[in-house]
Amino acid sequence: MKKFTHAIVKKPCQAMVEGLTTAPELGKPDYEKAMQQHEAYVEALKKCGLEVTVLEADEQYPDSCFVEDPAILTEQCAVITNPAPDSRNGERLEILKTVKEFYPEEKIEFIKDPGTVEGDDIMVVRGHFYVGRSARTNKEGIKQLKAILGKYGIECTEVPVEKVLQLKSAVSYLGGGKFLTAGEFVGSPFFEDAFAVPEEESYGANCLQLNGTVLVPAGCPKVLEYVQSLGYETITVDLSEFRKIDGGLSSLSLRF
Ligand code: CIR
Repeated sequence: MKKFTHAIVKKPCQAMVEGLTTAPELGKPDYEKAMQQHEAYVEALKKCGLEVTVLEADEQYPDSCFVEDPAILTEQCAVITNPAPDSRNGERLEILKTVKEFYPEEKIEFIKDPGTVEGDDIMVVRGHFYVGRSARTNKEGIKQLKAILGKYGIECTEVPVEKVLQLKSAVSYLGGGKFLTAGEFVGSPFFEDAFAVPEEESYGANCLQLNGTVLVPAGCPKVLEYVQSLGYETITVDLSEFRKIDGGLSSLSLRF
């Protein structure tokens, strides 16, 4: 099992209330509550044995707490992605400053225009990369990413994402060959040994397995029960305020 030792997170900024969302009916996030939830998330990462670098909030970018999107960190290299929305694109230069603290310059690669890629479209399964072709990650971006990762001997499979925002909005890999799938990925030939997350718990399809412990979003009892039935320790984290702006559990950190 892959061992994770570090995580990078970024505190939510007050402007997060203006973050991008496909679910305005959920209302705007409560910033104070989001801060508390973020602190609890950081504690959960620490309980999984990770050393956590906590970056200060950046009011320039409402969605900048979702650090998973502007970078992809692998054992061999780091890739600075190219987030599609104008309001997020500058996040890549901010995260680069931190990535440079952990990777030598020659191991830092870049996705360039007109290619777009976001980290939530990447799911790693035993070293193999599944890459969602979505509203945020385009064909050219995937071509560039394949070429970059190919230099390091990493192979990719492209997965069409049609209904949800990004790949991991509706699928996650728990380890041991087991997936959680929701919505369009239920029954997908890409992810065969999967628990079909019931629709009312679809937010729970994005869980994180870190060093044998699985972080599960609060309010997903069936997902929690399934994950525990596999023998994993679990930590439940309430991310209600991030959900209002489409942020999944994995989106709030980069793990490596
Ligand atoms: C966005 O639309 O970009 C943000 N509001 C949410 C990003 C979520 N990213 C993720 O789950 N990795």
